Amino acid sequence: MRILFVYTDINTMGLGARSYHFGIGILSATMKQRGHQVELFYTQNKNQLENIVQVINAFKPDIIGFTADTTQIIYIKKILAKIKCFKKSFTVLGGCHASLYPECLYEIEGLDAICRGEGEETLVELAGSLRDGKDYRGIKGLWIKTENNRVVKNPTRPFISDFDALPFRDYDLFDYQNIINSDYGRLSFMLSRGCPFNCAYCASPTMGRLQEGKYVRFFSVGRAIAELKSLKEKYQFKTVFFADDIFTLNKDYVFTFCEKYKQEIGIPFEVNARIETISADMLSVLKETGCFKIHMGIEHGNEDFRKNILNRSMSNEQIIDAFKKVKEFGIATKSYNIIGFPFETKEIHFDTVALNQKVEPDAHVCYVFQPYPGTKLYDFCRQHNFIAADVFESEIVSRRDTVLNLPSFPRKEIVKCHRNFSYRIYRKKSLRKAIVYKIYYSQYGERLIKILSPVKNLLRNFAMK
Ligand code: B12
Ligand code: SF4
Repeated sequence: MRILFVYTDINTMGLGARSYHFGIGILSATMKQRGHQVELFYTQNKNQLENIVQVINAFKPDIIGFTADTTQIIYIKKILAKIKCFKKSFTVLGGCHASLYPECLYEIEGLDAICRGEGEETLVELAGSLRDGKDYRGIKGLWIKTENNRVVKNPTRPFISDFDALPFRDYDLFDYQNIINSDYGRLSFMLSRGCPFNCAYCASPTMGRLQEGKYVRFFSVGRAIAELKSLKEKYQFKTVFFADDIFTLNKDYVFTFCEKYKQEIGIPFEVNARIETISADMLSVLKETGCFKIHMGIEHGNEDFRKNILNRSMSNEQIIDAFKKVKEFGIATKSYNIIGFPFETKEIHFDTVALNQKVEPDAHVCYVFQPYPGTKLYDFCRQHNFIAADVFESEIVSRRDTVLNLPSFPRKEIVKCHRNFSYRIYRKKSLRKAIVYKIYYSQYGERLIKILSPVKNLLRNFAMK
C-alpha cells in the first residue's frame, strides 16, 4: 500500500527551524518494515497547502495519514477541503488532538477515521485490511465514519509493551540533515515515551490515561545507543537535544546511559529535566558526559498558584536550589514559563518574572497559555466560559496570543506582559540580551527574524553573551 503522511508545521515559533516528527518517523519505519511505500508532505507555509495536490497526483496514495496537535487542526481541515476530489484515498488523522478530542471526526469534513493513542499497530492493521479488502470497521484504536456520518468507536489498544522491538525511526523521509542545519547543527532525539506527573495544562498525562498498560517507557540503553550510532554515521551534527519529557526521571538509567554515551557517541548534549529529579551526583555524571544545558519548567512563579491551579507541587525554594546546583556544575540552564493561565492576574504574573530574575537562567522561553482538549485546564476554561466552543476555528499563533477571555487578566495585558517578559528578566543583568529579546518578542519580531534567518547564528551568539 502507498501511504502519504501529512505534517504541517505552521505558525510554530522558532527562527525558521524545520522540525522532525518522532511519531511520523516511527510510523513510517513500521510501515516500511511491512513492505508498504511511504511519502511525506511537509509544509511550514499556509499558502502552500494546495501543493499537496501535486504530491497526491504523483504518488497516488491508498492512505493519507495526517498528524496534528491542536494548533494544526485548522490547516488539516483546509487541506482536506482542497483534496475532496481524491475519493480513492482513505484519510486518517492521528496525534494528540485526535487522541484527546476524537469528536473532531464529526467536525472535519473529508476525514474517514481518527486514531486514538499509539498508531503503529493500528496503522499496520488498517493498511493490511484495506489491501486485502477486509472489513476494517472493528480495528482497535480507530474511530471510523460509516454511512450518514455515523461513527464506529472502537476501544483503544494497550500501550506497546515491547518498546525495544520498535524499528529505528525513519529519518530519511524528512530532509533530516536540513532539519539539523536549520537548528544550529542540533539533532533532536527521544529515548522514551510518557511522563508520570500530572500537570493540569499538559497533554502528556492525559495521553497516558488513554490506553491500558505501562505509559512511561524508555528504550534500553543498548537500543538507544544503537539508534544514535546509526544517526552519527549518517548525519553531521554538533550537539544533541534529548526531547524526552523528563530525561532525568530514573537515576540508574541516566548513569548507565551516560557511561555508554560517553564511550560510543561523545557529542555534547542538552536535556529536559524536572526540578525534583535534580541531584548533585547525577549532575556530576551529566557534566562529565558532555551535558552543557538543562531545561527545567518553572511555568509559574507563584507557589500557591502553581500547586493549586497547575498541579505542580515543587516549592520556589526547590526551584531556586535546582537552578543553583546545575550552575555550580558548570551546566547552563533554560527555564520554561507560561503566561495567561485561567485565574492568573497581572500581579501574580510578576511572581514568574521575579522567580526568573532570581534563578537567572542562561536562556528561557515564555509561551502564552493555550488550552488543549483533554487537559484539566481546558475543561476548567470551558466551565468558566473563558473560551468559546469554536476555539479551534481560530489560528493559534505560536503561543504569542491568547484565546482566553479572562476577566482577571485581559488579553491586551497578557500580550503586553508576554512581549516584555524577557526584557524584564534580563534588563538589570544584561541590557544587550534584554534588548535582543525585546525585539524577538515584539509585534514585528517574528517577521524580522524570518528576514534575518541567514544570520541567525550570529544573532544568537550576540544575544547570549
Ligand atoms: C517532541 C515534541 C515536539 C517536537 C516535535 C514535534 C512533533 N509534533 O512531534 C517539536 C519541538 C518540534 C514540537 C513542536 C511543537 N509542539 Co510539541 N511536543 C513534543 C513532545 C514533547 C513529544 C511528542 C512526541 O514525539 N511523542 C512521541 C511520538 C511517538 O508520539 P506522537 O507524536 O503522539 O505519535 C504517536 C501517536 O500520536 C500516533 N500518531 C501520531 N500521528 C499519527 C498519524 C497517523 C496517521 C496515525 C494513524 C497515528 C498517528 O502514533 C504515533 C506513534 O505511536 C510532546 C509532549 C508529549 N509528551 O507528548 C509535545 C506536544 C505534542 N507539543 C505540543 C505543542 C503545543 C507544540 C507546538 C505547537 C509548540 C510551538 N512551537 O508553538 C509545536 C507544534 C509543532 C507541530 N507542527 O506539530 C503539545 C500539543 C498539545 C496539543 N494538544 O495540541 C504537546 C502535547 C505538549 C503539551 N504542551 O502538552 N513538539
Ligand atoms: S512534568 Fe512536563 S511532561 Fe510531565 S506532566 Fe508536567 S508538563 Fe507534562
